[in-house]
Amino acid sequence: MTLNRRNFLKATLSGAVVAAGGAMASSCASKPSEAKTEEQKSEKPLELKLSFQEGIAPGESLNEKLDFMEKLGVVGFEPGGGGLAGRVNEIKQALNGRNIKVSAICAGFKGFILSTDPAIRKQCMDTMKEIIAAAGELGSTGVIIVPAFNSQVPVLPHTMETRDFLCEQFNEMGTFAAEHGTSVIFEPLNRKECFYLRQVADAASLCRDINNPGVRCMGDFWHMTWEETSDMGAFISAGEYLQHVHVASRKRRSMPGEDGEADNYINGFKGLKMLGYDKYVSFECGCQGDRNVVVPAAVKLLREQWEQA
Ligand code: LER
Ligand code: MN
Repeated sequence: MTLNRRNFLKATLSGAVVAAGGAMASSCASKPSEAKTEEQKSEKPLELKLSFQEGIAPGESLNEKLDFMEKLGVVGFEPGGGGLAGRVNEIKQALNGRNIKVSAICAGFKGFILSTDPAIRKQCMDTMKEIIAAAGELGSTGVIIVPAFNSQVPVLPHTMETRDFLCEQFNEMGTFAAEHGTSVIFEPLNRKECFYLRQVADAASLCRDINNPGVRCMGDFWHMTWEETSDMGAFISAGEYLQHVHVASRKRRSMPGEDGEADNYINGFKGLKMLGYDKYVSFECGCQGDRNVVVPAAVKLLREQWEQA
């Protein structure tokens, strides 16, 4: 708790040199302008890589869901982190021979890192490390984490010292993640869920200050609807640190398209294209209608808007 920003940066700069040899370094350390993929260099259009959380596709079993996803050309799967270590074999087997990879792992840890209680912080760190190790085995781009939901109290005060402490904790988690070939991903949420971290640029500035190849951030279109003044600006501000994107309809957090005209992602997609973003856009949403109809329609809508962007 006593680490000040200057000392923190000194400590992490030397840490970053060590970590730069890790698996994440080459893909994440370049600047946005240098971050062009091979596809972009050869002028091929940038692919929209869609991913689903486990509840999105219809189906009784994981294999039925993955069959449905495969038919739609969805190439990412985002399981929850709860109990992930016990599911590594199941998920590996289900993905074997398919053109679907684990995109990211959504939370599932216990405790929270900004708790005033050291035992609850330790619970967060320990359970995160267990999930991170499993995420590494599954080849995930990262494990999503929110520093503190509004409901998680008592919480450390929203001060500079707490920010430094957060950076210190994420530096430890990120180093562990990079050693396992993956990352930890800060997710900003809207003010009703997480007042502490609301905007993509703020998450990206934490990543910049931590300066660890295993610490990245993401944007969730649902939360961005309420917190950002520009989807494009938000994504561009994240630059090299942007590791994942969530998508939902923009009024009810339902399937994209179910909120009609409001479901416009073109401005954000333009930002992603400017970055040469080659990671996943993953569905995290509810559904009003029949999934067999509404899910393919949502995929079609996003592909059309990606083309237009
Ligand atoms: C919560 O609203 C959310 O967006 C999740 O992705 C948090 O992990
Ligand atoms: Mn989300």
